[in-house]
Amino acid sequence: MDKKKVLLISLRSPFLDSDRVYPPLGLLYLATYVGQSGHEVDIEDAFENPQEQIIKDYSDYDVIGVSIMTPQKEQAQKIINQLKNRETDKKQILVAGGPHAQFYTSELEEENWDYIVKGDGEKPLLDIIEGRATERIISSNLTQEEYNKLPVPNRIKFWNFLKKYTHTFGNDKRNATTFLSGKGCPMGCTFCENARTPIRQTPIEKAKKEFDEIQRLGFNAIYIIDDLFTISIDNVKPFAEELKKRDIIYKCNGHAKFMTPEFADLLADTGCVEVGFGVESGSQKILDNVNKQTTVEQCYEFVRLMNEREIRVKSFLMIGLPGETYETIEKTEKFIRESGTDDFQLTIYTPYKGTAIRDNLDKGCKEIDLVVEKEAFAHFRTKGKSESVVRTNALSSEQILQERNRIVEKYKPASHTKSREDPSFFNTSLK
Ligand code: B12
Repeated sequence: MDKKKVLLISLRSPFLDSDRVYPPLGLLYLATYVGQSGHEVDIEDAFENPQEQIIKDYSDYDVIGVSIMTPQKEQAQKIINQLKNRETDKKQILVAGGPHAQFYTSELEEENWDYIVKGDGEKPLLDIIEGRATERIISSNLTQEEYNKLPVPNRIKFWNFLKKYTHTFGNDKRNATTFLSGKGCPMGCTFCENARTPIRQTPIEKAKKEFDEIQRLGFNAIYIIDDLFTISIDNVKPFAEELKKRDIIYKCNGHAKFMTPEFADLLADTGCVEVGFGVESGSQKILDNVNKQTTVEQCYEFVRLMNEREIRVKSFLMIGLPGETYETIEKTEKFIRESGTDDFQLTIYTPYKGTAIRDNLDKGCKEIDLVVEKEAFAHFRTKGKSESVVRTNALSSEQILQERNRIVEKYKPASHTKSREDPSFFNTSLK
């Protein structure tokens, strides 16, 4: 089998305060998997400076894959147009992947992509590279067994790319990176694209190898970015204990439905310094409207359990969900005022395709009290700004935006006011 030269492109997010905080783990997984079969893989930013318009000379590569989130679709179009219009000696294969490919497939079909990959990209990408792919659109979902067999993501090999991403947290401002304890989510929230997707958990033995590399690279703080981590105490225990043994502090995402005092003790005892959780709304009516399967009381209790143990809490809240009124927004504001949350992020619901709400609205469902006025972009922006693309029977999109800005102005949460620290020099033990 010919060894191919493969380029994986990461797109920039100039609408964020800094897009150099969390590394694109999806590309790291793909590069490690494809590299294992002997192909020469590079990961690069298409644009070193997000304002740049012209991509570099990539004529050397046989296959170019681009990872796309919906707010990055224009950048992806720029790339595909330039690559398709360039003269090269060989036929380059151009592949689109990532969440945008999964949910906005028909838009990408209109463009010049040779392949569009939906879901887990590891096997389809290798099939494309090695000439086995037969369809233009390929879907893939790894089983737990296949997920177990994936190689440990090789942060050291791709360090030149990954080292652009770092942040710090903890009282002693530790160098931090991200880690994935699993994929998928069993919950059925109707605003989320990732709802009811199969769960695959990272085996602890593989996690240990990842932690070895992460520590070798000089990190001693980890943000566990997936939605799954704190759903089951039995699953969390081995990870949490391993992190404690290594003196790695961590942040993770939590869920009010599954939090108990025992669970909170485990987090506190093993070095968890911050938990983010999706409260969504302080109104039970709204939580029921979006099938959150959580009560407002459970959310207050969650914050209380964390406060008691001095774990910082960041609440993720949204307004502009189906059925929103001034009264329901007041309940969300009450939560901000009274729950004791240390920080919050207040965004306006952005109905991406692939969410049950958006898909049902597109099918003409009249029972959902929401109107999408224009196509979705990003739900939070640089310098705490936002926009509203939705309205409800009670509130116009302008009123939703005004309410969102009023609350952010009034409570000035760290998430919307402090700009990200961007350490320009990063000490690593790896030379
Ligand atoms: C962590 C995370 C973030 C982090 C880090 C993002 C990053 N640098 O990777 C932060 C906080 C920065 C973030 C920001 C945003 N995010 Co986000 N994020 C996630 C989250 C929770 C996990 C992503 C992840 O790492 N998964 C694990 C890796 C291994 O999987 P993966 O990235 O999906 O990659 C696999 C496949 O997608 C595929 N693949 C990916 N790229 C490619 C490329 C090719 C060529 C191929 C073949 C395959 C392929 O193969 C990969 C390996 O299996 C997901 C939800 C979820 N559970 O997936 C949302 C999610 C991706 N985010 C989402 C959104 C909306 C945003 C924001 C727009 C929010 C905002 N500001 O308004 C921003 C946009 C940032 C941007 N870059 O444009 C949406 C995307 C929706 C969409 N249609 O694009 C998701 C799906 C959440 C949701 N349920 O709605 N996000």
